[in-house]
Amino acid sequence: MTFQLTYTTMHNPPEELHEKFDNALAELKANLGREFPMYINGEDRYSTEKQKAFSPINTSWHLATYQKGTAKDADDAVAAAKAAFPAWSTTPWQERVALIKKFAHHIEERVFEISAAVALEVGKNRMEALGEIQEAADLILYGANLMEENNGFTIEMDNDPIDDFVSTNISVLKPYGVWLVISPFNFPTALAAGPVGNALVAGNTVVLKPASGLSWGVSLMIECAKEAGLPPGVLNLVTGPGSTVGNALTENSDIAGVTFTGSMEVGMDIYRKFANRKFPHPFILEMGGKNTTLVSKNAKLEDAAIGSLRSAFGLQGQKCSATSRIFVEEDLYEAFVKRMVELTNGLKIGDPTLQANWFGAVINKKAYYDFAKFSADLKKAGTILTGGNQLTENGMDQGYFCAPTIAVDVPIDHYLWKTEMFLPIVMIAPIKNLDEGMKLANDVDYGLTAGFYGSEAESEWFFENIEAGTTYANRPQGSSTGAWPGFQTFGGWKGSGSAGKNGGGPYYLPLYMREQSQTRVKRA
Ligand code: UN1
Repeated sequence: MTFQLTYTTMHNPPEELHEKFDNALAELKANLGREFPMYINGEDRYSTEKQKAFSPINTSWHLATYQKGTAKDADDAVAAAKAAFPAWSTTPWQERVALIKKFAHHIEERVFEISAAVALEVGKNRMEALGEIQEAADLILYGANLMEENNGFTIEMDNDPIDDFVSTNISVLKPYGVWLVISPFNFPTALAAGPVGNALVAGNTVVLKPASGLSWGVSLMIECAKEAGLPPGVLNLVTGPGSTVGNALTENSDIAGVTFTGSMEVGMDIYRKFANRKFPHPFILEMGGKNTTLVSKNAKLEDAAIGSLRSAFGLQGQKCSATSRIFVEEDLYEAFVKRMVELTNGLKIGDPTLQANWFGAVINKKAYYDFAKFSADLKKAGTILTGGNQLTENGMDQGYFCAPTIAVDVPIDHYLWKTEMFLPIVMIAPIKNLDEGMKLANDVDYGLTAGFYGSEAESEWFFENIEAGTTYANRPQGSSTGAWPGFQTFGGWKGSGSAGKNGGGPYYLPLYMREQSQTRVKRA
């Protein structure tokens, strides 16, 4: 297949892709309910307590059964990773890169199977799911290639001039030790694979803790790591609730570094606890967003509306990159809102694993009820032009389906202008001029993604002034979503992230390493 799958090409895939996905989906659906073990020290680990996973598309579909790990499992995983670190970190980086690339290629080979699993488990549409699994492989490969391009990050420095001596100086980047990766529900495989792949390429060993009850994708990913022949203890998987397994992991003093992807509330809580250790440790936080799309009166209306629609409602608004606020210059406001409502009313909603449907289910009961509460609050404060209700027709009452929702006329000091909802709800407001819109866009604790539609000169002004880590101008494929490793780097400013360097970009891999300056002196 010559088609290169990304989040921007996924809107127009070849038919062959659908056939392969349908076959993989049919096979999985005929064999639902598989039990997946944890993976510790190169061995499958089963616990006495289990956790059953059901689909948000239809809660009677028992998808898989996972282990409800314990604090002991967590500690065993860290001990295994610690024991594996000396050999892995001193394995020549070329060998590590070769193994990790093999790992990524195994994921690619199973892209249809893993994406069908993720579509069923998260309730995302097939193209989003296929995109995610291809992205998982690409995020790993990007890190591996970067290691090669930088020759393992050994850099010759200038040699200081000392009479009668020759001083040879190099800078070397080295891994830290056991790296903990805590991954989220919405991109359960890609947002595990990115940190895991980079941590491993760098020479760390890893303990992976996915979002509770959502381990199908990562369990299949672990199978790929096994097939690739990663040595025992190098990559470990522990599943179970954050309150037990998660806490045991973050409290384990042998954890040398952490990558957390999830909400700002949970992330900051772990980060604060981690700061109580004896000395500082690297902590990469990827948190939420309250992302703006800003529309100038000079925007191309159709591009702005289609791009905003995709980013507001793709994956049911459950992306940290989702657009949840749109500010439109007065002259274009009415036409923009009208077109957004038309497009939203035309969305195909239903079982998102089917080719026909674009818009699927929200993740769980809590999200379903949150949606009802936020909708009621918006109805009270302003006007809901479309949506605001949960959906029950055509079998949707079997899962967690909420209508894509557009709210207007909500006072600008309303709490939902600044609260991350993580749901298919977008708020739109008119602005007198772009300066006013920029002020509103930047006046939040978050700074993840942002989109702009307008003239080229205005776009430069937008890039200059917007406080966000991943930004786009005039992109109909998505106003604020759809970053792809190697094309767009992805990361947040302010409350959206701690690293100041983005995933899928040139500065990400070095976050997993610490520098050592080596000076060797000889008499001349
Ligand atoms: C997220 O939005 O939760 O840019 C993660 C995007 C994707 C996903 C990012 N790479 O939309």
